[in-house]
Amino acid sequence: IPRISRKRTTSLPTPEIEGLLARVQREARATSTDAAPAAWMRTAARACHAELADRLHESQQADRISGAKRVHYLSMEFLMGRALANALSALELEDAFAQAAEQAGLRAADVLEREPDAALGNGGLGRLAACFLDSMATLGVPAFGYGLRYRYGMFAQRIQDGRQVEAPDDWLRLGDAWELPRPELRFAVGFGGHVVGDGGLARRWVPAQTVQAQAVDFIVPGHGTRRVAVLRQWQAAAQQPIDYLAFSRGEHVAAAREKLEAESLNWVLYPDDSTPAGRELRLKQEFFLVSASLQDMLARHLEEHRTLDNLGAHACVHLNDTHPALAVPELMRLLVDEHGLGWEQAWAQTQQVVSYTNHTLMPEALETWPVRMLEQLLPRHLEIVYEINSRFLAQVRARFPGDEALVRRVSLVDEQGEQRVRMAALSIVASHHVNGVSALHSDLMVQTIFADYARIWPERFCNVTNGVTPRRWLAQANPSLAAVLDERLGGPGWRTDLGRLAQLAPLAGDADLQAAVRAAKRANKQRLATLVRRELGLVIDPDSLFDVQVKRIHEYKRQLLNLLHVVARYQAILAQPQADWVPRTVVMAGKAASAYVAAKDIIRLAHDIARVVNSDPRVGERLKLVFLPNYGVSLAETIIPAADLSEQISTAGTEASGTGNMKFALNGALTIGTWDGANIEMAQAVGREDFFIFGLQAEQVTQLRELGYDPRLHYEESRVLRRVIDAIAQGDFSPGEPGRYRALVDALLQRDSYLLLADFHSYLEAQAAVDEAFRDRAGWDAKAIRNIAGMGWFSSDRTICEYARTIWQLPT
Ligand code: DL6
Repeated sequence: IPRISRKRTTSLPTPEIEGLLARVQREARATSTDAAPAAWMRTAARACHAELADRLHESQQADRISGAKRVHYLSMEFLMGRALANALSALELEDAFAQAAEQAGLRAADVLEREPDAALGNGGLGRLAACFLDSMATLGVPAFGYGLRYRYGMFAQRIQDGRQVEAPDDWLRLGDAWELPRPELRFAVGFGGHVVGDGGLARRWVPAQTVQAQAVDFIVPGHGTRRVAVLRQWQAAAQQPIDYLAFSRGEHVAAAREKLEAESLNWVLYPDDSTPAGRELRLKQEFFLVSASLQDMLARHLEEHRTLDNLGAHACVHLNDTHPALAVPELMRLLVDEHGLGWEQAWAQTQQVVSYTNHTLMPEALETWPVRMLEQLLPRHLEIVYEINSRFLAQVRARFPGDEALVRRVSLVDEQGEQRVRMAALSIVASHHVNGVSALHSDLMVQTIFADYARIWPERFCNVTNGVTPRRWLAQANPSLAAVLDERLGGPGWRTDLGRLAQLAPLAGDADLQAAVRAAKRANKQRLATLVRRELGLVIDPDSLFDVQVKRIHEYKRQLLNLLHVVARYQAILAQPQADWVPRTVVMAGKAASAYVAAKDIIRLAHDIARVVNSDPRVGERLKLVFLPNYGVSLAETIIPAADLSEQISTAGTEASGTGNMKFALNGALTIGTWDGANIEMAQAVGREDFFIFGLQAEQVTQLRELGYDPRLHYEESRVLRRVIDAIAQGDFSPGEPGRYRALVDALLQRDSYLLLADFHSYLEAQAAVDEAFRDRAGWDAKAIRNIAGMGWFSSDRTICEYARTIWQLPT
């Protein structure tokens, strides 16, 4: 675990800070009272940004002078959340800011809350990228994140009559004080057209359409250092902003067609890809990202080194899943066609540069693109993919003569049905390292989806378990607990040396520490209760057990299993109202992809159950179910510190790692979870006796599926389960439309693809063990402290150190 010295790093002299704050006050006074916090937020952001821009200049200058090897982290998603609190913390201006706000009659928290979330990602993969940027800046790893500057974030989720309704997320509505436009960094990105050449390997692509990529930088501050990282986001612009002739003819809309078409690349993340037009836009986005980023990287390298012969010694290109996999043919095209390298030399450089992280084993999530679409949109790249494939398959045939089945399986082109290019195969063939994101996931990756490639290149595959940044997910999200840690761990050093948390383990039985940790939790629960009351008008008891599942809604994550437990508990309370119930508040939040019908049904069911349970006077305070709309980074920062229990209940073998699981435990929640993803390593670090593990393990899941799984047997054998399922099926929670959940129940009884019924009883037993443990408050607090103490290893600083050493091979 890296150790970083903490010395004061802000160079802003005090008068300057005061000047800035005075300006903030002036601007705020000039606006209406309502707008004052927003005006403060923007001005404070501009002030921090000015300082960060200086640091960016310093960091980049230092890297240029030292000829540093740089990491280029290509990702379609960066889920950054808010920036101001993080910047104030990195600049060590939190206290000065809070005092100044107070003097102006404002609460710092109200000002910070005015900042919209930069929600440029779907979930775990994008938030991991954001944590990595924070750690790279903090560790001083020379790094660029490369992404797209989406005009609208991941949609805003509204709930109407219990149903999810998507609305555009206008995250730039207040303007973005954090952006640093870089008009000097502009690259042309082509689409379509044809290829000309004389039959040799170097050819020339003549695109039919060209779009300009303009760089907009977002500066990511390091903590305890003046180093920063940069997230460079690309904005598309038309070559010709308006067609002047059309405009002169009075055809105003037609005159802006090219502009609109170019800008549509930046409208939203992940356009709904259920139509061919949506799929094509997604492919264009992916190519736009990689082409602009690689051109930028090569331009910088040439400026510093004058040759591309040593590219691999100075640059890493990391593919965050396969979404940026077109970087492989694009880098080859740039090196061979544009810069005149020979094929072998270009391929050697490409392989030295590229590495790839896989984030999912779900076969349906493995990206492929129709050859026909590539032919139309990226004809030269398709040729390059064919050339890479033919050389690769020749090697395979030489090593495994006669095994044509293997050749078909590993080929970059899937020939079954419509021909498609397999992006994971392309990424693996070009990468020097391929990693999974938890020990189990990396093992399963080489045993299942990538088994053939692992047979060919066993040394290429490795594991780097995910981590999260303790700055955002503990220091900023949970100031109450952070203060306890500062006191008990001898200062703020744990923020950049999270291994120090281990010092808490021997103190788990200390009554004073327990009381302090419990008081911090109570304050966070009260904060969440206030939010729930404000958002939903529902009163929840901060002394009840807060049982929380927040994440994207997906069948494999099994929010439905959670709901089955809520219904079972509801029925049990009605059957035995006098029993000694531990009061529970079950909190859920998460978005369903707009076209994912089953996930949307789960959201609706949660609302239907909540309505019935929360209004049933026979239940009272014993059980409440809360679904908080519009889950995102900022909401997570309020919910996670308030959790007593963290639900990590995916079917074993399906959750690649999880990072929410780490954030909860770091904030002192206990986990109820399956033996899946990083839950396993967390349970090992904390101690199994302080975890509530249940359910089938990954091999048992595989065996059960192979033997033939019949969910009905569980339904028939268990009275409890039957009553739960029957209640949902017969409309107890949707009396106005009794058949509303027929399809959902049929899917459970006929297929139950994620084995909810097989794990149901084990889950109920684990929930009973949770109740038992919660009755013993001192015992629970000791467990919470041991959970926090065990989380030191799950810092993204450790993760980045592993990438730097084993994958990127950065000099130490
Ligand atoms: O590695 C980050 C994160 C994991 O923690 C989650 O377990 C995993 O589900 C998520 N994967 C994705 C799928 N993306 N693709 N393709 O978001 O990655």
